[in-house]
Amino acid sequence: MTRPQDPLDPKRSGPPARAADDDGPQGPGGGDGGPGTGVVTKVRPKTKKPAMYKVLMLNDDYTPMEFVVHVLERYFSMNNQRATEVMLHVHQRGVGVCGVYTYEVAETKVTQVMDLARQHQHPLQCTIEKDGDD
Ligand code: TYC
Repeated sequence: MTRPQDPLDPKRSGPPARAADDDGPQGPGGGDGGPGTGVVTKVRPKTKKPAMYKVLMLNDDYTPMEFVVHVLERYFSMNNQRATEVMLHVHQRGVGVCGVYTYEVAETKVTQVMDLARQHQHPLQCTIEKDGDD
């Protein structure tokens, strides 16, 4: 029978569980302290940051500048000044970042932008790119 926290169990992943303030084996207060003493094991919750995704806007020759500014204000919560800056960046450089979100939020924004563009018969394109550490 294998105990749940057996440090020699090859199926365990990661270092042996140890509380942040644990002195380790045989530190002060370690070992069998006799009657009235015991082992306190702190649980370290698994909190992993979610992967993040950039929503990119692509330039084209036909979508009106005012429409792009409107999209940036409406779906990416930019004020008019910021939206105009980002639109001009995309217009001049070909691509720009509208925002960085979790996958589902990024996907939803792309769908909303493309739906509105299609309704207005503009060829505006938006894509998702995984955010790196650069
Ligand atoms: N290049 C477009 C024009 O001159 C404007 C534009 C900007 C289009 C950004 C798309 O993502 C875009 N009307």
